[in-house]
Amino acid sequence: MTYKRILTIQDISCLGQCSLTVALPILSACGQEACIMPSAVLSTHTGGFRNFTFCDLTEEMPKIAAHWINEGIRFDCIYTGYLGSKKQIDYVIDIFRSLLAPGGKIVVDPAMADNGRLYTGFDDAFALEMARLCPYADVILPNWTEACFLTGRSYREDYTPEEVTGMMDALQGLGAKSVVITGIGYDPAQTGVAVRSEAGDSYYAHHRFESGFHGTGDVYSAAFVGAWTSGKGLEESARIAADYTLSCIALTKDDPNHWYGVKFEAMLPKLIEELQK
Ligand code: PXL
Repeated sequence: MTYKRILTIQDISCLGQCSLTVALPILSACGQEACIMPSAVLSTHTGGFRNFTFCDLTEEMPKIAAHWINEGIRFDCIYTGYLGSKKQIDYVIDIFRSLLAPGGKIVVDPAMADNGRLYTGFDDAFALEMARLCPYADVILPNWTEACFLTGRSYREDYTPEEVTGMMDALQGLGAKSVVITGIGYDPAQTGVAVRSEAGDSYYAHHRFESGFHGTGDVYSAAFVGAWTSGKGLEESARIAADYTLSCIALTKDDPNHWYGVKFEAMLPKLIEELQK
């Protein structure tokens, strides 16, 4: 297994099992060096909580990057998640240009929407800003809602495999080399991940749980990046991340007190086992 230096740029939601509080442990468990650039510190994520605190760290981002550039640091992979503003996206593009090692990979999770709606605080214009990261991305990891917002298409829950193929074309049209769309289902009992890579298109169907959980997109992305940087193929990484995320939901779903995120920690040994196969 290779040891990669990964930079992940997202917020810290201090409580809520999303963004950096899941990316860091999951990447570490996958055996990779996880470096972080926090874009903001919030008391909780914005889904389902009210009166959360928010400390914007936008202006720290170029300062942190400048220090690393001076130190000659470069990253084998830069992986972005939840970002808060156009300014942060500009800074992230600068970071892609200056801090990626030769041959390094960029993974963009446009974490901004789910179930047909943008997260609190975002609008259509921000979604189009997020799309500006696509030309740099080796892989983008939107859910179906995010795919619709990125491409400026209206959201519909019922879609055909042909429409998913059309969406893949549109997302590649934005500049992404490969695309993994999560939450793609064609019957009520199932959902899955649709993959477009150099190898062509594929689809991995899996069980659909009734209720969605906050932060599962972030768990998925971190597990995907962990698997992919560990040398698994793109399709296999997409499947491993789906199975892992599902196992975390299964462990959490019957606990009404744990509505704000998934218990991803106890399933880490299962993820590590998958990577060792
Ligand atoms: O899970 C995505 C996410 C990350 N960070 C913050 C969020 C959300 C989703 O709501 O609010 C701050």
